[in-house]
Amino acid sequence: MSENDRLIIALSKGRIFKETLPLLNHAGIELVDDPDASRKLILDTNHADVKVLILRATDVPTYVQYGAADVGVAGKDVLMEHGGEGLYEPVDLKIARCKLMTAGRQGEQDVRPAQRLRVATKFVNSTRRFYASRGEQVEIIKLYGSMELAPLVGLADRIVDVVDTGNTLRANGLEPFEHIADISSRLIVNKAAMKMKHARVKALIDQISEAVG
Ligand code: PRT
Ligand code: MG
Repeated sequence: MSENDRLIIALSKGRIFKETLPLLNHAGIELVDDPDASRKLILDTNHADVKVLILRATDVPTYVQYGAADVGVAGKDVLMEHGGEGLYEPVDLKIARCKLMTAGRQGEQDVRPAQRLRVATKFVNSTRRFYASRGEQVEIIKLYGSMELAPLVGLADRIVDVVDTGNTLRANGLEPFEHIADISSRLIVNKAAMKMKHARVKALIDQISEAVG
């Protein structure tokens, strides 16, 4: 088997994984290993030459960009932060949908601090672009999780996070303010793999597009 016959697929555990499996199944790819039962990070499939890598969601575009994986599935929120260098984004899978939003303490949408607005987020680039597009200079505080805490303890005036039901915001006395982007997961493809493994990658794109409908 030559390198060019191999197909490496990068996925993250959690909601993307669950919703991607049926799409892969439609393309004739079935997992042999159960990722919940196994600690393996490289999973076998029913094809000897197709492997699945299990990564952190934010690392998926990086593996595909550098060609360590040929294709992957990543949220648009993650792709907007990554920038999309070295990647094609041929299919909107319409899974793991949510919205990227600003949020803050309930009723404080029009409350402005005397100094610059402080915004806590893990989406630093999208946040900078959003406020810049409105001509607003803000101070961005990078966090890695539990953003909802920041406005409650005075770390920030706003957060920028992905919101689905809004239950997490509400449970913490917060509410969504401005809509930044609609988010869904995308099939991404390494640019070199699209050329070098064209038949194989094209077949996968077509079958997955058909499954999405
Ligand atoms: O968890 P980890 O740190 O490993 O990474 P991750 O959080 O990026 O991964 P994961 O699996 O949680 O999310 C993967 C992708 O799913 C994200 O990149 C989004 O594109 C998408 N997605 C869809 C979501 C949500 N919906 C979502 N609700 N990602 C996160 N959430 C969070 C939300 O921020 C809130 O904290 O889930 C919580 C519940 O949301 P509510 O609004 O329903 O309460
Ligand atoms: Mg998570």
